[in-house]
Amino acid sequence: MITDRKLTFYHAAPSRGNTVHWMLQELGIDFDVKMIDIRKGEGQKPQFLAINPLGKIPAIVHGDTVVTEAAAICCYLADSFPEAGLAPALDDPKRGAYLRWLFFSPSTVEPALVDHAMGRETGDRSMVSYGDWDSFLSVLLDVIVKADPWIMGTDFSTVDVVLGGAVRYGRMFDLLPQNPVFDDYIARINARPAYLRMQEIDAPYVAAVMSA
Ligand SMILES: N[C@@H](CCC(=O)N[C@@H](CS)C(=O)NCC(=O)O)C(=O)O
Repeated sequence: MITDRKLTFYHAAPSRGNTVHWMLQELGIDFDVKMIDIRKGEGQKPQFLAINPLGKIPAIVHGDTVVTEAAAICCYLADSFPEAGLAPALDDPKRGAYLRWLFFSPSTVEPALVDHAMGRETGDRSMVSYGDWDSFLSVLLDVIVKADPWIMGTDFSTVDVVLGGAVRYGRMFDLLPQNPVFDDYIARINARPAYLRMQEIDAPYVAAVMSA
């Protein structure tokens, strides 16, 4: 466990920062938060560009280690705080499936949802990271229908935070079709105390964005 280093979380809500915030709440560790007002362009200021040259939220600084990209941050945190049990150990046979579905989210689900939102889910399926929409959806549904109750089985893991967060987002904005398989899984996420804590803490920031 790496507890001796200061952990600073660069966050904006609502944003992909919510995934990392949920992860931090699941871990139950101490951290400092720096809110970055991305809607006012604070992510593009030199202080933050020094952390993430893309100017994107989320990011963490843990001691001297900088991590950006929501899935990479969650993967890093799970391995840095193994006592929380959110990742199989390196030599656990489950590690392969864990990494596979963890990175399925940013590599496959996100491009599919963005293309779907923009009405451009066409093209050469060998070039498109998710193949084609129908094949992608059938694989995603198969992963979620087998979640019993979580994607890695009985134990909740980082995969549920990252891929579960993407599924929840996809349903919230109607990018994924209504389906009881998604709804039942999302209901399980919604009942997690750490998820509720994240939502409660972020609520004032979300409300400010919604009323702007
Ligand atoms: N690939 C990045 C994407 C991060 C991202 O797009 N963040 C958005 C908020 S959800 C952002 O910072 N937008 C502000 C901007 O681009 O100026 C990740 O997964 O963390």
